[in-house]
Amino acid sequence: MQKISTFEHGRIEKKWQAKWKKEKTYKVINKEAKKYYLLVELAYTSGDLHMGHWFAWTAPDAYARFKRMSGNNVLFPVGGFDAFGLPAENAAIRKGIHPKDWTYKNIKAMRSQFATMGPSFDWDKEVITSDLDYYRWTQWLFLKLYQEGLAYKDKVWSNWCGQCKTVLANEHVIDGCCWRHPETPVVQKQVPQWLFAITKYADRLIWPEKPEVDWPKEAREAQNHWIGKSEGIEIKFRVEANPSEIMVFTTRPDTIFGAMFLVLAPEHPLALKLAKSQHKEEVKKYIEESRKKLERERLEEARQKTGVFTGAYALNPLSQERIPVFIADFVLTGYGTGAIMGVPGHDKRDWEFAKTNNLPIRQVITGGDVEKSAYEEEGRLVNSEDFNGLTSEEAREKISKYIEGNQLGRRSTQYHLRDWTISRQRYWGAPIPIIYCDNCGTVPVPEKDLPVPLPEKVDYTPTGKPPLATAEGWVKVKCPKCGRDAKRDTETMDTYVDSSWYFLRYPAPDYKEGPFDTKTVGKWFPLEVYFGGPEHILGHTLYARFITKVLNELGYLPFDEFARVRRHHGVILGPDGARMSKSRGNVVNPDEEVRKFGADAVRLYIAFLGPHEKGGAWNREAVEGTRRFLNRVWVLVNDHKDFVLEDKKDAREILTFQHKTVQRVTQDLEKMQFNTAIARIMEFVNLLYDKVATKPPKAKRKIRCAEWDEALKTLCLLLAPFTPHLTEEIWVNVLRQKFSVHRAAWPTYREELLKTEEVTIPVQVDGRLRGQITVASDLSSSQDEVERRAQADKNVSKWISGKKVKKVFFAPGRLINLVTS
Ligand code: ANZ
Ligand code: ZN
Ligand code: ZN
Repeated sequence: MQKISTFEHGRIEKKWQAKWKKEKTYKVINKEAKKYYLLVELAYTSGDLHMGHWFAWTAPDAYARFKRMSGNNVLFPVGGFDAFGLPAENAAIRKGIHPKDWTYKNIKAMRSQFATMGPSFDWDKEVITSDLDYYRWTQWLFLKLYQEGLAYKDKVWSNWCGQCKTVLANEHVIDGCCWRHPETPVVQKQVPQWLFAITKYADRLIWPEKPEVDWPKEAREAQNHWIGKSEGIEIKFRVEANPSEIMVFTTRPDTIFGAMFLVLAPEHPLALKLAKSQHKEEVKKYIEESRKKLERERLEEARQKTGVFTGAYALNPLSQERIPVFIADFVLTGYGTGAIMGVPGHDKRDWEFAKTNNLPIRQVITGGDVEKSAYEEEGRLVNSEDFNGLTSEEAREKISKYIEGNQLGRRSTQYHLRDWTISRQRYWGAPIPIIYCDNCGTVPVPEKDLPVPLPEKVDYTPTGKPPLATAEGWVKVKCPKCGRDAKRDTETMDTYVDSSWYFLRYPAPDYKEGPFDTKTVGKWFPLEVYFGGPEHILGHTLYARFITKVLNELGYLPFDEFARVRRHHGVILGPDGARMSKSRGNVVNPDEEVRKFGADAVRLYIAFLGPHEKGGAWNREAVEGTRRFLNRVWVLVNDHKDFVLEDKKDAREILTFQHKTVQRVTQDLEKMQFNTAIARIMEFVNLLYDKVATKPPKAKRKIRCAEWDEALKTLCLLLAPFTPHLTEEIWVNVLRQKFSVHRAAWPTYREELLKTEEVTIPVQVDGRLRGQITVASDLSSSQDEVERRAQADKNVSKWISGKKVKKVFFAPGRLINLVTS
C-alpha cells in the first residue's frame, strides 16, 4: 500500500508566516508598476479579532494577492488601528488600567491574531490613531478647518446628565437615563461645543446621477437621503397684537390656504414669549418635558402628536386668516426655521395633530378625502382664492413669486444634514489645539507648537469636569499671542475625526513634514477599492469624503473623492443563522477554528461562502469540507506529481480545461466573485483526479510530462490568493519553484485554446442522407442535443415535416438516423 500524504497545517502555516515576515514578501516593491492601493476599513482596538474581522479581510486579501501577482504595485496596509475612543476609557474605568495601556495591549494582541491569518499586509505601513506622531496631524487638520472658518464653537443641544454634569454620547443614554445613573433622566441642554461645518459642503457631497467613481447605488442614495437637500420657501407670519413674526419653512407653499395653525418647536426662542399669561404655566411645563426626549423619540411616526396652545394667533399672509399658534415637539429646532405652518389636509403629521387637538381641516388640493386622511400628493388648487385651478407645481411658483415680491419671505434650501459636533468631554482622544486667553479670546495653537500631547496623569473618571481639566499643569499655558497666562481647551476630538483622514497617511506613515507628502500622495489616489461595512455609509465614509474635499479645496490633495470603488462586506452569522452574540452563545471563535482546520481552510471557506457583500452562517461541516478539499489538492500534488498523461487526447483535454479555468477564474476575480472562482478551481481539481484515477500510480517517471507539470503549477497559482500557506509549501517544496508563489506571475490563457473544436455529423432520414450538422465536440455525444439540432436543420426538416419520428439511431459523434415509419 502506498502511503497517502496528509496536509499538516499547523507546522506549515507558522513556517511560512515567519518566512514572509522575514523576507518582507508583501512589501510594496516593483515601483515602476501601476500603483494599486487597496484598503479595508481600519479596526477598532477592541482587544480581539472576531469572525467578522476575518470575514472582512479575507476576500480583500485574496484580491490584493491576485492584483499583486498580476503585476501591480499593490499597497495593502492593515496595521491601522482606530485607537482612541470611549470603549478604551470605559474599560479602563471598569478595570482600573490606564486607557493607553489597555489600548496598546490590545493592539499587540490583535497584531498577532492578524498574523495567524497569513495576510499579505505590508507590516511597515502602520497607522495608530492614538500615536503622538499621528494625532499631531489630526490636530493640524483641526487648525486647517479652523483657519477656514469650518471649525467653530456653538451651543449644541446635547444629552446631559445632571449627576455626571457632563454631555453623554447617545450610546450612554439607556432608556432615557444616564448609563451610570439609571435613576437620572438625561435632559437636553445647550452646551458649547466644537463643530465642523460639513453643511457648507452639503452640495458637493451630494452624489450626481452618474458619478465618476463606483460606489454602490444604495450607499450613494443613502448619503444623498441623509444630506436631504430640500428646496422650499420661508414665509413670514405676523403675530396678532404682538410685534413678533414667525418664520416657517415649507416645501409646499401651494398648500398655504390650508394652513390652519402654526407650530413652534419647544426650543424656539418665541415659544415662551408668545404664550399668553393664562397659558404660560402649561407651555413652560411642556417645554421642560420635551427636553427629556431624545430627538429620535420625537421623530417617531407612531407617537401621539402632543402639543400645547400658546393662546396667541398669527395671520396668514395670503388669506389674512387668523390661526392659533401651538408648541409641539414633533417640530424640531435644528431644521428649517424651527417652525411650521400646519396643513392638516395635506400633511400626515399635521392631520394627526389637528385630530388630537380638534382643529379644522381644509382641503386645498384636489384628490383624496381629507376627512379620512391627509392627501399628500399633488393636484389642482381649490379653496385658494386667485390661485384656484392651478396645478401644485404652477401654484408653488406663482405663490413663491408673490411672497418674494411682497417681502413676505424668501426661497430657501434646507439640508437635513447637520454640522458635525466633534468635541467630547472625554479623556482618551486627540486634544483640541485651542487656547483661551482673557486678553485675546480664542487662540489656535500655532502649527509649530504641535503636537499638543495628551497628558497621562489625569482623573478620567467622570466627575463633571472634563478629565483634561484635572491636569492642571497641562491646562495652564502661555498665550501664544500675548504671552500672558491662558488655558488650554480641555476637550478631545470625536474619533471620527481621527479616521476621516487615516487612509491618506498609509503611503508614507512616517512622513515628518506633514500628514502626508503632498507631492506623492496623488500617485496613490484615488485608492482602487475601499472595502468596509455598510454601517459606515452615513458616518465614517461621509466624513472621509468631506475631509477629502476640504483638503482638495485647500490645495493639499489633487483629487476630491478618495476611493474609486467602494465595496461592502456582508455579515458572518452564527451556526444558527443569527447574529453572533455572547448572550445567544453562538459565537464562533476564529482562533479555535484556525487551530483545528488551519487558516487556509478558514479563509477558503469564508471566500467560498457566497458573495462577499452577502455573508452567511458559519457551518462547521462545510469548513470540514473545505479542509478535505485542501487535503485532496495536497495529495494530488504530492502523490501524483510524477504522473504522465500518456494519451494525447487526455493531455489536450487538460490543456484546454486549464486555459478555460484560468480565463474564468481571472474574470471572476476581476469582478470580485470569489466564490465562483473557487468553484471553477474545484472543477479543475476534479478533472485532474479523473485522469490519475484511471491509471495506477507509477514509479518515478523518467520523462517529464509537460502538460501535467503545467497543470499542477497553474492549479497552485490559481489557489494562491485563497490558501497562501498550502500553495507556498507546494510551490517551493513539491514543485520546486522559486520562493515565493505570491510573487509569481498570475497565469495567462491563450484565446485560441478556448475555441471549442467542432465535428460534423451526417443526418439520415429513414436511412437516406438528407443533411449534416456541426456541433461542438463535447456535445457531439449527447443524443438529445444532436437530435434537437438535426430536427431543426432546414434540409432535414422538410423530409420529416408532417411525419412523426418513431425511432432514432444514434452513433455518438458519428451519425444520426431519424426513422419515421
Ligand atoms: C407645510 C406643508 C404642507 C408641508 C404639506 C408638507 C406638506 P422636507 O422635505 O423634509 O424638507 N417641516 C419644516 N420644518 C420642520 C421642522 N423643523 N420640524 C418638523 N417638520 C418641519 O420637509 C419639509 C416639510 O417638513 C415642510 O413643509 C414642513 O411641513 C415640515 F402639505 O409645510 B411642510
Ligand atoms: Zn450620570
Ligand atoms: Zn493672549
